[in-house]
Amino acid sequence: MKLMIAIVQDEDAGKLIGELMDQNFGVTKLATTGGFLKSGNTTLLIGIDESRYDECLAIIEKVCKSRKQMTTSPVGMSNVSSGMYTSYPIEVTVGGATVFVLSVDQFVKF
Ligand code: 2BA
Repeated sequence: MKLMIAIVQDEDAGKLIGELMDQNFGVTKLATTGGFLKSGNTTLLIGIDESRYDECLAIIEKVCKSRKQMTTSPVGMSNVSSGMYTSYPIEVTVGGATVFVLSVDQFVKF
């Protein structure tokens, strides 16, 4: 058995969960925050039989879109005496999905 940890954008989460549930995958949704953008994203825990690994990954790839997002980046102190920081806008491409796949030693339900 495998555990997929999929970090996706909030915009794609509802549709992705719907499609996974339609195909009888078990899904747990966590509300998470990206460390870089410090904005909300969604992490899904998906426990799957190894025989369905490709099927699950294909659904994630199909549903999750990459998007460009603007953020600001500090470039350091521009005026040390006044302690002022300057930042400039940067564009980052977020997602489709960041997926970690772990082998599961044991899976128990009580
Ligand atoms: P965030 O950390 O908010 O990152 C959002 C996007 O910002 C990233 O998209 C990437 O394009 C950009 N980015 C991240 N760190 C950067 C940096 N140091 N300099 C310049 N640009 C940077 P994705 O790579 O698609 O990541 C989307 C979200 O997936 C991340 O949100 C984070 O929540 C998660 N993630 C990505 N890689 C991860 C990793 N190795 N471990 C844990 N979580 C990860």
